[in-house]
Amino acid sequence: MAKTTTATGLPKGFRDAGQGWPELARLPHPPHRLPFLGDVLGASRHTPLQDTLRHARALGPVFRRKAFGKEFVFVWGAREVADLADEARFAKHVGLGVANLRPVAGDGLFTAYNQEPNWQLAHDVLAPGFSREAMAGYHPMMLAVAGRLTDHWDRALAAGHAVDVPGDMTKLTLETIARTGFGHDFGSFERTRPHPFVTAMVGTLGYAQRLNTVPAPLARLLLRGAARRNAADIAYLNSTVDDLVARRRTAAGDGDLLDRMLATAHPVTGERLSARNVRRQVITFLVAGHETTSGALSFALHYLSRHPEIAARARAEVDAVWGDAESPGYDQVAKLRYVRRVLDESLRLWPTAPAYAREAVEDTVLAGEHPMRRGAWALVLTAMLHRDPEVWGADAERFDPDRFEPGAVRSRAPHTFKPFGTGARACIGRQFALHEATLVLGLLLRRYTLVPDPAYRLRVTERLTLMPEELRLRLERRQAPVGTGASAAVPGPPSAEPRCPVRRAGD
Ligand code: MNH
Repeated sequence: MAKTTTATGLPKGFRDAGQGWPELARLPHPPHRLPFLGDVLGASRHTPLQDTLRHARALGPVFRRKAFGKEFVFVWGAREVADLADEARFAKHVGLGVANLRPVAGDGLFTAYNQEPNWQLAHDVLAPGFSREAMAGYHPMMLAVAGRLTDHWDRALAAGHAVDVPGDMTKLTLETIARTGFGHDFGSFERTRPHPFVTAMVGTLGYAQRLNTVPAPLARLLLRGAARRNAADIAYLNSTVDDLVARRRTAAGDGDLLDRMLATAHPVTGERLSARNVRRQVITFLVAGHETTSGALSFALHYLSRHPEIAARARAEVDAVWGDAESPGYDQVAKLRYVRRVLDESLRLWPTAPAYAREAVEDTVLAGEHPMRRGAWALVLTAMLHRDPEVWGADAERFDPDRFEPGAVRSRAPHTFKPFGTGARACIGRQFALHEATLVLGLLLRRYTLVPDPAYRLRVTERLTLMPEELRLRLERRQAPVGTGASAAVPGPPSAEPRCPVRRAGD
C-alpha cells in the first residue's frame, strides 16, 4: 500500500485524518477550537489519554480532536471497534506515536509497516519463541528474577519501609525480559542508579514521546540538543546489543529468545534474520516487553490492596493450587484462574498500552456509517472501550474480577476486551506477560499481606504506557500456608492453552 511522505518532516505513514475521511465534518469534536493549535483548551500535556477519555464520554463512540493543525479520529464504541477488527478491510496503522520509535526500533516487529518483508519473516521465526514449550523454558528464569524481588521486599519489610510498587515492578519486568530475552542481568535490584543501558533506553523513549507532543515544524528547533543526546543513546544501545549478539554467536546461551533468533530458520523458506534485524528485535522486546507488564502488575497490586476480600479469595486460590510447594511449577501458574481474572480486570480498567491504530486497506464504510478512504486511520481508545456502560454495565468503573468468569466472558460480544490489540499485529508477548504477571502476583499474595496507605488516591501517569503514580504499599509477612499439598488443587478442567502460541479465537 502506498504511503505518503509529508514535506513537514512528519514520519512516513502519518496522514492528517482530513484526507481520508470524506465526511469528517460530521464527526463531533470538542468545543473551543483554536486556529492552528486546535483542541488544546483544557488539554494537559502530561495526561493526553485521560484528557481524551473525558472528551470521549461527552462526544460519543466516534469523534475527532485537532492538535497542531492535524485531525485525529478516535473510536471506542463496541460496534465500531469490532468492525475495525475485520482483518479483510483494516490493518494495523503505524501511527505517529509508533512511527516516532522507528529510529530506535526500525523494522522490528512492533514498528514494522505491514508490507515490510521483515515483519512476516520475524513473526514466523519468533512465534515458536512464544509457544507454550518456550514459555515452560522461561519459567525457571522468571522464578529466579521474582526471587530477587521478594528478597528486596523482605529487606524493605524488615526495615519497616513501604515499597515503591511501580519502581520495583519495572525492575522486575526489565530483569525478566533481559534474562529470558538474551541472558543478561542489569542488576536493577542491586543498583541505586539505573544501568546506563536502561538510562539510554528510557532516554530514547522519552524523546519519542516528546516528538508526539511538539508540533513537527518546531520539533527540529526546540529539540536540537535533545536530538543529539538521542542519537548518542541510540548508538550506545546499538553497540551494546551488537557486542552481546557477537559474543552469543561464539557460545550459545541456555535457550533464551536470542538463541532462538540466531538458530531458527524460517520454517518454509529457510531464511534467517539479518544481524541488523536481530539488533532491532532485541531492542524491541526490551522496550515492548517491560513497561506494559510492569504497569499491569502495579495496577493489580493497587486493586488487591484496596479490596481485601478479593485479595483473600486470590490468596486462598494460591494456597489451594500451590500448597506448600517451595516454588510453583509451570503448569501451576495457568491454574490460578482467579488471580488471572484480577489481572484481566486491572487491564480492563487500565490497559497499560491504552490505544492502538487501525487503517482501512480499501475504501470502506466504518460500521455502515462513516466512509473511509484506503489509508484512512483511526485510534482505538481501548481504555474507553473497556468502560462502555453498554458492554460492562452501569457499574463499569467498579473493580470486579468476576466479570471475567467464563460464563460472563461468553455472554459479551467479541472484541470488547482488547488490551493486547487485534489481528495479525496483536501482541506476540501476551502469553509471556500473562504467565509472568500471574506467577508474580501468586508469589506476592502467598508471601505478603498488602497494606495500602489510606490517604492514597489513584493517579495515573502517562508515558508511552500507563502507571499508578507514586503507589507505595506496606507489607506484612504472612505465615507460610499449612501443608495442604498441591494435590488439593481447586477442581476444574485441565488448563486449556490456545493451540496457536500467540493468540486465541476472538482476537
Ligand atoms: Mn505487547 C504488540 C500490549 C507485553 C511484545 N502489545 C502489542 C500491542 C499491544 C500490546 C496493544 C499492539 C500494538 C499495535 O497494534 O500497534 N504488550 C501489551 C500489553 C502487555 C504486553 C498490555 C503486558 C501486559 N508485549 C508484551 C511483552 C512482549 C511484547 C511481554 C515481549 C516479550 N507487543 C510485543 C511485540 C508487539 C506487541 C513484539 C508487536 C507485534 C507485531 O506487530 O507483530
